[in-house]
Amino acid sequence: MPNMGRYEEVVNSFSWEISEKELGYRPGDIINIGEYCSDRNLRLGRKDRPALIWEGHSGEVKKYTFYEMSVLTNTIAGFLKNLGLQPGDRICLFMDRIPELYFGFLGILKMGGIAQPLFSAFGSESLITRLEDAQTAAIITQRKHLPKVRNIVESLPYLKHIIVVDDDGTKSLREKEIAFHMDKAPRLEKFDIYPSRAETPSVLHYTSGTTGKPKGAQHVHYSLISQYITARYVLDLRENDIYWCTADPGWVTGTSYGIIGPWANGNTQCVLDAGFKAETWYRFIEKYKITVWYSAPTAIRSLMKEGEEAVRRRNLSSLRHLCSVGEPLNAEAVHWSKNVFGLPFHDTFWQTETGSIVISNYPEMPVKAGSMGKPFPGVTATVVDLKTYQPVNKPGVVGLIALKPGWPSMFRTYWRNEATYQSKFKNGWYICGDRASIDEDGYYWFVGRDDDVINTGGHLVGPFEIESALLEHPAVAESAVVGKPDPVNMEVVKAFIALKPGNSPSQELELDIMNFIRKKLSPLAMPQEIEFVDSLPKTRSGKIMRRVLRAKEWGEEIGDTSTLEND
Ligand code: 6R9
Repeated sequence: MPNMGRYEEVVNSFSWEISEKELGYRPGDIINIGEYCSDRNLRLGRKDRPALIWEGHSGEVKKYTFYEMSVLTNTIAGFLKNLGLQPGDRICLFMDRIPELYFGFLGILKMGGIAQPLFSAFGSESLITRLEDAQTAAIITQRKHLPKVRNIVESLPYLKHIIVVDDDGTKSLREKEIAFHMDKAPRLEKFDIYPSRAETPSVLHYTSGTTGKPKGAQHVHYSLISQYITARYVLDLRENDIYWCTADPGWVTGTSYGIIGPWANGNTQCVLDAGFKAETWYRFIEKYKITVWYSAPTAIRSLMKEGEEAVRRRNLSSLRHLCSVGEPLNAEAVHWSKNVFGLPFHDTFWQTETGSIVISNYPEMPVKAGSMGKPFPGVTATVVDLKTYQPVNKPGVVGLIALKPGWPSMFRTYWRNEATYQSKFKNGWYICGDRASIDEDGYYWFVGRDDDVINTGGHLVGPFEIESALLEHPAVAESAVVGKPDPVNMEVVKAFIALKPGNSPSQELELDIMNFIRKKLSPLAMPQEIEFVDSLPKTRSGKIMRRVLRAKEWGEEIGDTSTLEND
């Protein structure tokens, strides 16, 4: 029997107190996510259960029990504290998906720090934007990523420590740099965990918007109440599950459901630190007997491309429940998974800002393939009119997804950007920035984003950040960046570029510009296509009209441009 029971019944009887009670939390108590995910499991008799089973890209395997995890997260917390880092300091995790990343996250929370996870694929420019804004005090990284940090260290006055987790003495460390070996460091059996309360900041996740720099969505320790119960009800995690979340903790899915939710439930998590390959993924599921699997549409579409044969070669009968997040999950993908795994993928919808799943398909509820499902019990959701922000209250009418603030894991502000945070609220609703409609049965159907943000393979990329970086290329006069349809990644980045006088379009220049962005920002932000143009469509006030270029790519009507022209 699924944990949640029948949706209609749970919706009527649910309150967040259920989650608080299960976690033994009473309002006003100390609540520390680091403690709940590790030490609490020892008190519940899970000491010898594997907490983390990790496999690296060359096949090496590491396993840690909850007991070892508790000691190692203490060890990291103690090390950070001894360096003089203070509660409230932002500590960045800039690593591949190695065990130090997962335990480092919990170690930071245990000593009261604010964890700031960033993708290790980020280049110096992506890094500096986010570290500058957060005024980050320390960064935990690996030798291989150290050059990117060294590039920018001079410009980061707040950065006091660069902690290298795999220094082997071959690279002489510079000022501010310090080596730390998780497995060799003196183990701390006991650590005085920081007595955080519900509203104490916990995690700072950067997310891209249409304009301006990426914004830091700031979360608090109380988010645990949402993350724990959604992992139990939506992912249906049960005591002996072996769980695999394919997301990187640089993305919120990799922290809310790749660290906090499952470990607060005491589950064994498997992590594969290797790129996507269907054969490797199926082998991984078979080898570790994964029971619950949380992935993303792009990965599922890539698996579909590889065909059924690859599935049939493996015994995947351990799988019990499948979920997906990040982009619209096509009906076709749901039918395919039902056919080849005997289980449909359950679509879930949420955001960095919501901190946990807010709309979803549940184990006991019939899946309407292609729909995102229904609001999580305890979350009040609706679709509001695009202009008046009043609930549309009519099946099939497209509007904006809106949520009533108040669920525990909602972000509390954008870091040092309260004005933008406030601008997300209309008529008392938090506006997600996505368009959808609700059908007569209450199921939500995703339509598209309401802004210019590009969703490539489930990752949000801000056009503004790419356009700004493009301008730093010596040949680029101006540019506009939009999403272009892609069969696997849903969208990929396309750049329209007007060149400076004296430069002419060529394939070499195109490649040079692509690489320039890949190194500066990240492989995800790299344009997959560049179109050289003489000039870009603009509003009268000189704003580039990305909407016009985007519509062209998608073969859509350009729509009303008059307002834009008079802008
Ligand atoms: C968790 C996460 C949030 C944006 C969101 C929407 C898109 C997420 C979706 C989905 C269609 C789904 N999105 N889940 N679109 N169907 N099931 O993805 O956080 O990186 O902040 O992205 O992703 O556009 O607003 P984040």
